Amino acid sequence: MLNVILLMVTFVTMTSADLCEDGEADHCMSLDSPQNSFNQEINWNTANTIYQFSAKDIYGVDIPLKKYNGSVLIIVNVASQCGLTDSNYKKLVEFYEKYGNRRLQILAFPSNQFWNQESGTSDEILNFVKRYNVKFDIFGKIDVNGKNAHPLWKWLTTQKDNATVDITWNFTKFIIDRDGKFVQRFDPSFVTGSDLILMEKTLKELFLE
Ligand SMILES: *[C@@H]1O[C@H](CO)[C@@H](O)[C@H](O)[C@H]1NC(C)=O
Ligand SMILES: *[C@@H]1O[C@H](CO)[C@@H](O)[C@H](O)[C@H]1NC(C)=O
Ligand SMILES: CC(=O)N[C@H]1CO[C@H](CO)[C@@H](O)[C@@H]1O
Repeated sequence: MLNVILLMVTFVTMTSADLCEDGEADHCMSLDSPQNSFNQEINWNTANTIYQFSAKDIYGVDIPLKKYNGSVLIIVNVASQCGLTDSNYKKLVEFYEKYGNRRLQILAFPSNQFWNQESGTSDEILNFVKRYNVKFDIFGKIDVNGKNAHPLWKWLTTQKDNATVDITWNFTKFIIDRDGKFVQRFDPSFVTGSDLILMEKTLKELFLE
């Protein structure tokens, strides 16, 4: 009996040692050098840039965000049935038309966490944004707050204050520079739309650099 156990232990040890010798298997990297292996579900908080993340687009295709390398980004949580919807979509479309040829990209993430204001299916969301002639990228519906939040959003919401500050409402905007680093966060301003004015000021600075 003891022999059998010893044999099994030896076998398991040898197997993992063997597998690790090539140094390429994923499990080796994570055993030997956890700091070198990024998995957004586990250690999202160690990311240096948004390029380390991936997210599903509205068609369900997994998009590695490094495809946005070199562009200035606005990442925003959107909702179809909110008091802010109209002004924000119009402004985002305007920004995209104005700065798109200078490599502004907009990543819109529908979220249903605020009073069920984005309850539609992917098709309904796509159909809805047609009225604004949206040409920027729409992602799949996600949570932005809490333990089920998308890892990208877990990371984004810690960037301003080095601690999680929950998204307060629909249309919170994050500006990312051409190196994938966080620049600024704009929480929506319900009365004046001042967040949009301040955001354009920041965008201009980034494009004039
Ligand atoms: C982004 O692009 C730059 C320049 O082309 C390159 O040096 C860098 O490695 C890229 N970053 C990522 C995360 O792919
Ligand atoms: C951010 O918070 C972590 C953990 O609380 C701390 O170790 C780190 O030094 C902080 N970084 C900055 C830039 O304040
Ligand atoms: C309720 C609604 O349709 N949208 C809301 C988005 O957030 C603000 C803040 O609560 C509301 O005032 C908007 O009306």
